[in-house]
Order: sequence, then C-alpha cells, then structure tokens
Amino acid sequence: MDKFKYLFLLLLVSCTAKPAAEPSEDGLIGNPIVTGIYTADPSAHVFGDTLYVYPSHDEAEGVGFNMKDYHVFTTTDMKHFADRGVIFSPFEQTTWAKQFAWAPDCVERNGKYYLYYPTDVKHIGVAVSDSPTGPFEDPLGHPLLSIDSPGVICDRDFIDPAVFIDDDGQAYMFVGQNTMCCIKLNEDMISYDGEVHIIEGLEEFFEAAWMHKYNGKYYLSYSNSPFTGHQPEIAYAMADNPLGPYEYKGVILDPVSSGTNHHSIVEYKGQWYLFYHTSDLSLSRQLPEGRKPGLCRSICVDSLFYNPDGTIQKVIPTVNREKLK
Ligand code: FUB
Repeated sequence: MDKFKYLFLLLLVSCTAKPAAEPSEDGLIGNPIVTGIYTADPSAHVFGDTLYVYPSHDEAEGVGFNMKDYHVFTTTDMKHFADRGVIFSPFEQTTWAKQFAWAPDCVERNGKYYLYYPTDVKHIGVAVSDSPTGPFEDPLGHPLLSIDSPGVICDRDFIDPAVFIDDDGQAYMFVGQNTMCCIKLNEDMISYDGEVHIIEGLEEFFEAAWMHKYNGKYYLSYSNSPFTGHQPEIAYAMADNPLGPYEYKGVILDPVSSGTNHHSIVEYKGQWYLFYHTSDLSLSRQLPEGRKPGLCRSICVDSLFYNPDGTIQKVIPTVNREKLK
C-alpha cells in the first residue's frame, strides 16, 4: 500500500473508531478496569494524590491459581489505570517462597512502602520499597508469619493479608481462611508483638479480609463461605475497636462471575469505592484448553455508599460491554 493510502486509512480509522471504554455517567471508566493482563484480589490505597491498586496477577494459562508476580496500577482520575509493571516477584526475589503468589496488600509508613503477600498457601511475606511502585525487596529472608507460627489458628489456606494502620499509629494485619487471625505489627512493620488475636463475630468468614474506618467505626469486610449453600458474597461486620467484638451487618456484594469474591474499600477524592474482581472478561474470550474463567479474573470498581446509620448499601456491579467484545 502506498504511503498516502496508508495515512488516509489511519485517519479514517482514528475518526471512526470508538475508544475502548467510555467513562460511565458516574465518572468511572467501566468494568473491568484492567484488560491488558488478568488481575484479581485488588487492594486499593491512596498515597499522596494517587490511588494505587495492588492486585494478584492471574496467569493467562497453566494450572490452578499459579500466580508468580505483582503489578501495581495507578490512577488520579478513576478513568485511566496505568500498569506500572512488575514490582515484586517472590519466587525470584526470596529464597523461601516457592509458589502461589496470591492476594497482596500494601501500606505506607514513614515514607516506606510495605507489600504483604501470601505464598505457598502457608506463608505471609513482607517486602519493602522506598516507592509505592517498587522495586520491592525482601528485608527478612524468611516469612513474617506462617501457618505454624505460635498462636495461628488455620485449618485451610493461610492467605490474604490485609493491613490497616489506625489513627493512633497502631498497624494491624488481618489474615487467614475460615478463621480470621490478627497481629499487631511493630513500628518497623516487618515484625509483630508475638500475639495472634482471633477475630469473633464474623458470620461465615471464608477469606479476603479487609479493614477500613468510617466515622470512627471499624468495618471488617470479607468473602463469606462457599461451603454454606451459596457462592461467596462480600459481607461485613462493624466494631468500635479493630480487634472487636464485631457485629455482623450484611452483604455488600453478591456473588460474582469468578466464583471467588475478593475486594477492597477505599475513599478517594471524597468518594468511597469498592474494588473487586469478576471473570466477565475471560468468559467473553477463548481461553487455552483446560484454563477456566475463574482463574483468569479482572479487577473492577464501583462507587460505594453508606446509609445515614453508617451501614453500607449493597453495591450493584457494573460492566462495560464494549470491553467484552
Ligand atoms: O487469588 C487467589 C485466591 O483467590 C485469593 O487469595 C483468594 O482471596 C481468592 O480470591
């Protein structure tokens, strides 16, 4: 094709092609928010004027939940989420982690960033960086906490660390499956006081703990059990103290298309959001033989609203069908 015909075609395409996703009426871009790679288990945090999302990185092929590394995504407008690349690879950067780099979380303290991540369904590691976009490094040379650490109660996978720093500076890590454990992290964020607290009052707790605070109340949300006759929902309980006692309050998100349900809740520029994942994208695609959509998830976000009494309204997931074509 000669150069002028090529340029003409390029112009025609750029004038007629629709953008991949138009922002929806509420100012969000439409779900899923990441389509370049598969992502799950989004932990969203605001550092400075930017919102950072730390998800798991679902592999497009292979067997099971075979995740290997972590990316981070950033936005300042909730419309464009930039992939800042790989920030940590536990199996290359630690000597002890071997497989299953699942749901991570990241917090900031005194100008340093701490990435907490589960591996091998039994260890929780911590990695440190001077920047929220990494690179992160293993400061300990061993896990921070493991399924066989004194005081841990876990009859299944020891996964899904979620870290919350209270207004008084005390940091807590909620973690586990079936039983929610909590440790108080020391000021250095890479050690803890040795005690493991067991959180009570959560109905059907399964996994995916998340803590946030709103109007002085503590909200502990989580994915409830798939073994009680329904697919996992995101449920929550409230308390006046991070360690409880908690009072169960209900469901924030109904079951989603991925089977697993995992979320985070964050306020950004005056609006609260629920981040979660679905398999809507992979369900619309041809996957390699044997690869299930539930293993190829994509992160999403929708606005979250409170009732006047502080309880949370159920979030109705939205989807941008243009992205599923
Ligand atoms: O992504 C692997 C596992 O699936 C997570 O650790 C769970 O929360 C579930 O989303």
